[in-house]
Amino acid sequence: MQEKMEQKSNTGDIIDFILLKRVMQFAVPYRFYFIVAAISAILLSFLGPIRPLLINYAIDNYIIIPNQEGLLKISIVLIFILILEGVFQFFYIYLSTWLGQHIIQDLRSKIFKHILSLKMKFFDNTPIGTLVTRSISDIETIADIFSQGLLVIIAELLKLIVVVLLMFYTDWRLTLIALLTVPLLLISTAWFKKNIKRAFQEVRTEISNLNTFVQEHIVGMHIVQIFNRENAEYKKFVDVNTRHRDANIRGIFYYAVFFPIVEVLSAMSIGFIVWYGGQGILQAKDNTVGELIAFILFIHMMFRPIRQLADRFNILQMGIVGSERVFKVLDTDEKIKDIGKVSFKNIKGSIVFKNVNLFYKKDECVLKNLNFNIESGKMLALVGSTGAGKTSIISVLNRFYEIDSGTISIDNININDISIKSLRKEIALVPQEVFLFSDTILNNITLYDDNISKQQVIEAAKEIGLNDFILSLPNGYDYILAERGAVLSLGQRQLIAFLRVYVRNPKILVLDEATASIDTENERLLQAALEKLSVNRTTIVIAHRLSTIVNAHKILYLENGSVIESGTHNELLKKKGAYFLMFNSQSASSKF
Ligand code: DCP
Ligand code: MG
Repeated sequence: MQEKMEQKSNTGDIIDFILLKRVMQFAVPYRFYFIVAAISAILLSFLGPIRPLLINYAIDNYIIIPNQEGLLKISIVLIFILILEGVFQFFYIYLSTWLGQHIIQDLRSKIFKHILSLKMKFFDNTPIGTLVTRSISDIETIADIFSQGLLVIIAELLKLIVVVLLMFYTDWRLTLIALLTVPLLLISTAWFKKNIKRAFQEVRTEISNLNTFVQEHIVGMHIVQIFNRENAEYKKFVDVNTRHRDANIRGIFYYAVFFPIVEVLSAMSIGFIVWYGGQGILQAKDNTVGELIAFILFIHMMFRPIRQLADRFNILQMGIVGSERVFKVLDTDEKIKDIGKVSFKNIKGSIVFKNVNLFYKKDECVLKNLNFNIESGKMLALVGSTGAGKTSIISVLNRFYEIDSGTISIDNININDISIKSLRKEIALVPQEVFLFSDTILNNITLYDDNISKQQVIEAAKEIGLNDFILSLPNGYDYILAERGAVLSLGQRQLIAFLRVYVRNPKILVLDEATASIDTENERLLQAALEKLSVNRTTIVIAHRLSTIVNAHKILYLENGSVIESGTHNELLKKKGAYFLMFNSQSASSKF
C-alpha cells in the first residue's frame, strides 16, 4: 500500500533536474574521478566512429588499388585506436562504478546517522520496512545513476551525434537513406520507454510487497503457528510471489519485443544502403565500396546508442525516484530540541512533575495535569491498569516524547534546560520490553562503551546475584544471543537489562516491569537486584506485581492519565480503594 502510494507521485516523464543536481552534490568530493570518467566516456564516443572512416579509406585507397605498405600503416593506426578504446573503456567502467559505490556509501552513512537522531514519534508513525527500503534498496538505485545512467546517456548521445555527422561528412545521400527508418525507430522507442517504466515500477512494488510479507511473517511466526494459519498464509504468499513473477515477465516481454524491432530496423537500413549504394557503384557513379562498408558499420553504431538510450533513460529516472525517497527521509526534521546547556555535575536526583500534560495524538490527552514529586534517593512506584499512562510518564522524563504543557524538573532544573546527553546519562532505564542485539551477552551489557570493562561487568553481576546465571549459559559472557535474544525468557532479559543499567551507575533508576508474570526463581533474582540497585538512587518502579513495591516510599495509582490515589502501601491499603482491590485480587491469585 505504502509503496504504491509513493510510486504514484513520481511518474512524471521529465527528469527532475533539481533532484539530479542534489544527487550530483554527493559526487563533489570525488569530482576528480568523475571528470576522468566523463572524459573517458567522451573520448570513447569519438574514437569508435573514427574506425569506419579509416576502414573506408583503407578499402578505397589500399585494397581496391593494392598498396601493402599503406594497408599496414592504416592497420597499425586501427590497432592503436582499438587499444586506446580498451584503456578508456576500462577507466570509464571502473571509475563510474567506483564513483557510484562511494556515493551510496556516503549517502547510507548519512541517512543512518540521520535516522539515529530522530525522535520516537517519528518511529511510531513510520513502518520499519519503509526505513529499511530507503536505506538499502532505494539508495542502490542512486548508484546506478552514476554507473549505468548519467554518463552512459551522455556518452551514447554524443556518439550518436558524432556518427550521424560523420555519415553526412562521408555521403549525405547515403545518410538520408540510412535515416529512413528513424521515424519507425522513434515510435517504437517511445512505446518501449513508456511500458518498460511502468513494468519497472510494478516490479519494485512487488519486490517491496514480498519483502514486507516475508519479514512480517517471520517476526510473527508464533502467531501464525499457534492459530494454525500456515496453510492460509502460504496461499497468500503464493499470490504475492506469483504477482512478482508476472511483473518481471511483463518487463521482459517489452525487451523481447523492442530489441528485435531495433534489429529489424537496422537491417532494413543496411538493406537500403546496400541497394542504393550498390547501384551507385555498379553504375560507376560517386559511391565507393569503402563507403558502403563504412556505412554498414555506422548503422550498427547508430542503432546501438538508440537502443541503449531508451533503457538507460529509465535507469536514470529510477535513480532519481529513489533519490527523492531517500531525500525525503533526510529532510525530516523530527528531532527533540536539544538546546539545553546544563550538564549535571553532582546530581542529587529529586524529581518534580508540575501540571504535566501529554498528547500523542491531537485529541487524546494521555497525561492529564499530572503533579507529583520524588525526593532524591527515594523510591516511587507507579501502578494502575493497562494503558493508564505509566510508561508515558517515564518516556517524558527522559524526553523520548515532549510534554505539551507543564514542567518536569530534576534538582530544580527544568529538563528542557539540560542537555539530552547529560539527562539520559543520569537516568537509566530497564524497559518493559527489553531489546537485546544479536551479539554476545557482554556486548549487550556494555553496548561497546569503552569505559566499562569486562571485569566491572563481572563484579556488578556478582553484586546483584547474576553471575551464576550468566555463567550457566554456554560460553558465559561470550554467549551470542540469537535474533533479539529470543532464547532468553522475558525475566532473564530483564535481568540482563538490570546489569546494563547497574554498570553505568546512574543517579536515577527507572524500571518498567514486564507485564508477563515470571517464574519465582527469576522473580527472586529481580527483586534482589532491584533492592541492590535502588540503594542511594532515586528509583521509579512501574509495577505489575505489587510484591515489588511494598517498601516504596510513595505509590501513585493511575487511571486514564491522572493520579487517583497516592500514599505508602499501608496507607493505600487502609483507604480500601482501587489499590486495595488490585492488591487483594493479586493476593487471591498467587501465593503472595
Ligand atoms: N500511546 C500512544 N502512543 C505511544 C505510546 C502510548 O498513543 N507511543 C497511548 C496508548 C495508551 C496511552 O498512550 O492509550 C498510555 O500508554 P502507556 O504505554 O503509557 O500505558 P501503560 O504503560 O500504563 O500501560 P501498560 O500497563 O500496558 O504498560
Ligand atoms: Mg507500560
